[in-house]
Amino acid sequence: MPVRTLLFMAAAACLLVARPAVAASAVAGLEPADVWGYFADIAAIPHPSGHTEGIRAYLLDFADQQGLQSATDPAGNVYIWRPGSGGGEGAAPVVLQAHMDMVGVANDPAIDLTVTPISLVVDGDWVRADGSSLGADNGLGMAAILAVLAAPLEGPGAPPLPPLVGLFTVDEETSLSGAWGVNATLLEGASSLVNLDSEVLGQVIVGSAGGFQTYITTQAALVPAADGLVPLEAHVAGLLGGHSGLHIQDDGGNAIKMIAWVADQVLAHIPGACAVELSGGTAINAIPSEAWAVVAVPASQQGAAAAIAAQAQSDFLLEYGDREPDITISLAPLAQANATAAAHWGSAPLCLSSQGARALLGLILNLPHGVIKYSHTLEGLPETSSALTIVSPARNDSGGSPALQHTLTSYPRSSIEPELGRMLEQAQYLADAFGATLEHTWPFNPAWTFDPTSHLTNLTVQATEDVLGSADVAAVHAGLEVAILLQDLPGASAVSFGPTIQNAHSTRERVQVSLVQSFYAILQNLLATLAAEPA
Ligand SMILES: *[C@@H]1O[C@H](CO)[C@@H](O)[C@H](O)[C@H]1NC(C)=O
Ligand SMILES: *[C@@H]1O[C@H](CO)[C@@H](O)[C@H](O)[C@H]1NC(C)=O
Ligand SMILES: *[C@@H]1O[C@H](CO)[C@@H](O)[C@H](O)[C@H]1NC(C)=O
Ligand SMILES: CC(=O)N[C@H]1CO[C@H](CO)[C@@H](O)[C@@H]1O
Ligand SMILES: [Zn+2]
Repeated sequence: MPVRTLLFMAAAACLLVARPAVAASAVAGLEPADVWGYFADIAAIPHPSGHTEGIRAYLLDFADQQGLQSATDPAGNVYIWRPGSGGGEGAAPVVLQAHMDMVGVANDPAIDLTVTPISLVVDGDWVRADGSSLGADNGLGMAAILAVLAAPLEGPGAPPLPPLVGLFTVDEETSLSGAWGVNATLLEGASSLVNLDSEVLGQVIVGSAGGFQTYITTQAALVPAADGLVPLEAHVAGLLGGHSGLHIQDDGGNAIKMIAWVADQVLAHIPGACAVELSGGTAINAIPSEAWAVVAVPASQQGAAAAIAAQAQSDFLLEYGDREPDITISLAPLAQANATAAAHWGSAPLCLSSQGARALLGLILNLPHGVIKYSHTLEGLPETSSALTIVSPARNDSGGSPALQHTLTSYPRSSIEPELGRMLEQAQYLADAFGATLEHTWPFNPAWTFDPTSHLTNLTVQATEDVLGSADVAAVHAGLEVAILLQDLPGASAVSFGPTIQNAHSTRERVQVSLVQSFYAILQNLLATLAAEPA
């Protein structure tokens, strides 16, 4: 007998119904009371990423109190099984999933959210936290699952529900180690995955992008600078940046591309000028909003260099200024505080060889950045993109003579996995053409590819329309846990939806109270429909 049958048969003998301690909470009186009650419980237990022991114990205790079978795995995920009820006993099992961890940020850096509970505040039609992130992402998803799992199994109050696995994953906000560590055996037999980690009520999410990272390293010989050169630091700042997937379709500026252009123009127009180093970007998944270049020009040409920077600023404002009016490109004498550049601009100043500089600038100007293709099936969805996110210099004299290497980090994404293979090949050709080396992550993080024939999508759209009057089908140009979990659920379909949450991952995070009720109604509608479907 498959494991899952055994687990779903482990009927709840104990009908003890544990009620959440909602009465004492700020959210007392909000509807649905059970969902808010469980959310208040969750908020009272610190659970930032990497600190999920308390919330895991709470979930396991919940299962015990409800008389439901539960399990954990070495990754720290929690599984809770509930048999079907209200006529849904024989329906195909459904996985209801949310992540247990939250991004814990506080206004006062002295507040340690690994030990401090979230203090809930009701503010009109919104619930927020007092001075910290709220954890509605994904605490409300968890709370809704608990409310469903706690429904009576028998008697007149037993709702129509298919057999359910509540799956609570760890560390979605950091490494996705929970999703990667799920034990597929424990989900065997489930044909639907309903993820509750979306943030716009009315949207039915049906896809996500896969991705990987490339690291192209180019070595430039450092050669003695000609006499009389003055080192100058160009600085691009004031760009909006943003998430390398979610914001790539905004077509905003890329500070690394801009600084490379400034350096290129200095080398092209100022005889005797040389490049010293480039740097910029902060995170592999952030569009760079700031970058620097150190160039050296003859003392008499400092005004010409300043004019090139000023021209670049006005050209980029012409191109991007409607959206990004704060772009600035400044040029100033190299500050001696800048250790890496200053180190090779000491008493014996060194420049990048002109061939090395051309390879570096050629790579930056040719590496793709932006949307490469939009989806033909989901209008407006970037299907394939790449973001150039970091350029970082490092001195490397191991070849026997002074050299400076620059590593260029890119983050290609696609919701069509074969396109990722082509992006990797493109990066390899580009590296080869410029005499650079390529390293990369692989295999890629999987994509969740939109299935236009999905019955589960139809049912979820209908359940949403029944409650809200309309529904949007959308996909996300970033990685989601669902894509990873689907690898453990061969043949299964997935959807994701959630209540309306704003400013997640920040101290301004808030959730719209009136829509939590609609969110829960959509979930109940969908599950009632799935309970009535033949297995
Ligand atoms: C997955 O779960 C099954 C059933 O409980 C168990 O036998 C197996 O050892 C687990 N696998 C891992 C890798 O934990
Ligand atoms: C330094 O450069 C050499 C090639 O000259 C390369 O093999 C080595 O990996 C580089 N070191 C680092 C730390 O990147
Ligand atoms: C989904 O719904 C549309 C119309 O709403 C229908 O044409 C289509 O056949 C349905 N597909 C499935 C797989 O149920
Ligand atoms: C690349 C870099 O670190 N640039 C720094 C150079 O020095 C100035 C002034 O100290 C800083 O503002 C830059 O951030
Ligand atoms: Zn989330």
